[in-house]
Amino acid sequence: MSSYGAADIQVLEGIDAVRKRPGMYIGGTGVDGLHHLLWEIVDNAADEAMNGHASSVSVTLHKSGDTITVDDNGRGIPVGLHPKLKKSALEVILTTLHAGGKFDGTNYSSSGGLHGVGSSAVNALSSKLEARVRREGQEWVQHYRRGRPKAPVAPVGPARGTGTRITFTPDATLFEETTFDAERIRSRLEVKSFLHKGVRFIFRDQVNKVSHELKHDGGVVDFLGALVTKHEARSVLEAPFSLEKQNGIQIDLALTWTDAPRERVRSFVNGIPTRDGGTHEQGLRDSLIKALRSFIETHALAPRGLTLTAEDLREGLIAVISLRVAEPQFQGQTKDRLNNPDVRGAVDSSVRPVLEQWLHDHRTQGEALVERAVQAARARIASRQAAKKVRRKSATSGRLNLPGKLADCSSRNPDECELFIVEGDSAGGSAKQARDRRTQAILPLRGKVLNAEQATLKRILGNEQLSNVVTALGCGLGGDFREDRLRYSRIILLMDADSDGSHIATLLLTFFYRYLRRLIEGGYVYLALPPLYRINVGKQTHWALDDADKDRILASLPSRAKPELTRFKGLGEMNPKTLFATTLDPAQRRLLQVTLDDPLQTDQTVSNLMGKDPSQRYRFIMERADEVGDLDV
Ligand code: 0RA
Repeated sequence: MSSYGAADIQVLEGIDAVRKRPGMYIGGTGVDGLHHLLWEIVDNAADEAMNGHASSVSVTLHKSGDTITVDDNGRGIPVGLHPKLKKSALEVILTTLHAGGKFDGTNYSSSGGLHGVGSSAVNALSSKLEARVRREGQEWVQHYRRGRPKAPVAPVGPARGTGTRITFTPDATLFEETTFDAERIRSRLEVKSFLHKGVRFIFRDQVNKVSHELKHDGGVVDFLGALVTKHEARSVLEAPFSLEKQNGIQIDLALTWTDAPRERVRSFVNGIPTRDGGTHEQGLRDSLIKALRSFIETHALAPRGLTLTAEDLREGLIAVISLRVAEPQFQGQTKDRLNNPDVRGAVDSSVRPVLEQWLHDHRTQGEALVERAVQAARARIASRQAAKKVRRKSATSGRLNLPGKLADCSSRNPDECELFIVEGDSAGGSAKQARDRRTQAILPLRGKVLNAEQATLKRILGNEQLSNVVTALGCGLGGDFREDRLRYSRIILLMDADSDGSHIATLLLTFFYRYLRRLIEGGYVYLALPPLYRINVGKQTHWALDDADKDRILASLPSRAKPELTRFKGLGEMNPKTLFATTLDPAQRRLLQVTLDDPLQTDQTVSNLMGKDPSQRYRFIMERADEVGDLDV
């Protein structure tokens, strides 16, 4: 029997430290922190697979929604006694913070970053955890409560094969929420299956009674293909450029250029996403620019009278880069940026010569890339000239050169002024008659509003509808944005409650999101909620926003009431008095303020949904509408 010694005290202190400040170890105790527990365990299993010892990792979300099992068919965590600590290696790994060092002659260390906290932190933050190991023809088990073992590791009987199985339930007294999000797990495992090529990831979701098997033998090349498809972009290259390098630093890279007006780089370090980039992304960008410039120089492809900037050369780039770094340093609030200084040069010098060679070997495709960059440069110059013109116009006329369509308000005090952007001339006409002329301006939009997600700045400035909006607002656009020039304190989108209306509202919101984000962040943007029904009962009038609202109102009426129901086919059908009472009058109307809850998520959502499927766009606006809070102004 081993006695209770200094090492045990250290273990208990470690567990207490994690339980006292979970945020220090897993970032927080909200849903993100909760899922960090799972990523930690999954990453350990994936590492075992990454090192060639396991071929499959399975994650089971149990019916209760708060318990997870992670299973791998690796070597099994060693169970032999640790020579110094006189405890099973399994117990040491699961109870000692930052467990590292040698077990059975093999180094054990996990991947690092926020995730480097080790399984012991997960254990400390779990009300229950069970570890099962199959090794040497035996199965072994140990149970824990809040990180403390209930008994030493014990054999349970003979077993075939090898592997590790961890089942844990996060401690509900420490987390705000202990229900796992199945979709989040599925999509994270999907990304992992791209990054750990050939490894089979299985997700058994017993909450929704579905199973997913994820395996990609093509690795990051498959990942890139999926991204290009998702963004509905067309590739400029016939096949992606890819590279796998092992010397010094391990790099897995796939990239291509597309017709999309943006650049998208997805980067990972040790299988963990680095959303804010860092030195590895810088190294990648360095290498691309240098390789392209050298190719341009060697073949004398430089366009005359046009300078290609680094941004021009990268426009349309889509890349996936996955790195293994021995001791990653992560930076920033959410540890989403890689900070190791030496990585920049290492990536650059690994990628550049290979890409340069590739360009020389694939000269036609290289020339297509240069052509793509020339286009980007032309668009950039044209849009700058267009922006200058807008500025000049407003400067020379003293007042803004306001669009002819705008029925402006008479007040010049932005604090009390509102701009209604109205769909169609007929609704615009009613709104003009109905409004309070002193404080309410009306801008009718007709015809097509460009999809800002797919258009370049130049085309946006050339679109009459959008440029009318920008001129009316007075605040400029993109880099020239000036909040203090904004002529209204509320910008209210007034659209019909049908799919066309939703479509136009979505396009406008996308435009604001991409080019005038401050307007949304500043809380200036609202959706008006015009009623769909009028319900007259005797002398009383009720307004219903939608069918559900109508049913609710009808159900609340006394049974002998004889309601008279009018359904408005569109805003244009409403007489001005009605339009004012229901939609314009600050004392009676209802507005939804448009907000951004999670900028990253929104960025994804906007890109995902502003593709070419109109039904998707429709969903976007409906979902956003749910997310924004009711606001009675
Ligand atoms: C240290 C040594 C050995 C395996 C592992 C750790 C190991 C850790 C985890 C975590 C999840 N699954 C895992 N599978 C294995 C191997 C020692 C040996 O057999 O030589």
